[in-house]
Amino acid sequence: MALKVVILVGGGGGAKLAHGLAQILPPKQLSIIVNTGDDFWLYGLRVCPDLDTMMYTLAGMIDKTNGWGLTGDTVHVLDSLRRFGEDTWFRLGDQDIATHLLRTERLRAGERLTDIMQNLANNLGVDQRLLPMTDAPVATTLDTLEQGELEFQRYFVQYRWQPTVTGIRLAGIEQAAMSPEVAAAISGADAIVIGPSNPWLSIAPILAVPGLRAALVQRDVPRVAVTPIVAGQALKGPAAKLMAELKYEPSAKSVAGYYGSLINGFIYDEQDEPAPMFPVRATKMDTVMRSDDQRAVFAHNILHWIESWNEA
Ligand code: FO1
Repeated sequence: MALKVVILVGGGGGAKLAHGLAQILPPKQLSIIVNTGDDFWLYGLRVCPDLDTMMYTLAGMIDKTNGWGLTGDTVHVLDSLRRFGEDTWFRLGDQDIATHLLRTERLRAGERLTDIMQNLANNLGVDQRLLPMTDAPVATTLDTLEQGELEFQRYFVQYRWQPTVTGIRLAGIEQAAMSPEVAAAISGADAIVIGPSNPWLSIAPILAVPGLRAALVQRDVPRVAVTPIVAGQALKGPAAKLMAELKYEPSAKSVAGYYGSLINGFIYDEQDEPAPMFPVRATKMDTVMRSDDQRAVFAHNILHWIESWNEA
């Protein structure tokens, strides 16, 4: 597998496929561009959930029950905060706080998030290119019927993604730019994969970074999206509910239609049927990753399919 692969991810679903690719590709052949729209400040600490989920997953340290945070972590700091009457709605683990302390200190010292994450990841034995979509702060903000405007984590965690979403905005996106590392990963990619993450909450922020979508589209290489919707449902999280609220039919074909000309390949689940708006190259696979082995098998099947394009 001499392929240089770029995968765009956010949240747990995308992290699983990136982990599958990491099991079969040499580390420096895999660049992972991660959503940072979920990032926010908590008790003065910069929390970057999708970056940390990706880092911990690749390091084999992720809490597999939650799909985020560190396995075996404790919450003594949260318990102590509660003693002071705090509402500890966001479950920050004690060991996880070390990550936020170092990231926050280094950001305040003027370091780029890209450099900070590469250093933290390398210290955990992770050698893949773990790339924030931008080094600029961007905040996914949701307009909801019941609670008005909500910062992402308030929507996702505090209100458990139950509010009805009427709109999504990305505060700060106009000032954002691709890092040189993101631009280089895209220009050097032999294949680009859009992971099975929430298109609206995890992938759209990445595509909204000025110049990033254009950089992808101008690459004449496989640009394959993996459906996050199987038989009309999201495997986890708000994707199907959100699609209905944003007036999309919750289906794989709606996702393919949403990505449009960004992609020239689409992978849908064997439980679904092909649809007219699927790109010329679309194929069905078992897209549900129930184990680490299934992640590697799925990743292998995707790369094998992509390599078959060159022969065709
Ligand atoms: N998700 C939750 O639903 N509840 C939590 O208490 C929570 C804590 C948390 C702490 C660190 C971290 O990196 C992620 C955390 N997440 C939590 C997940 C987070 O909300 C992510 O944004 C989601 O995984 C969606 O990407």
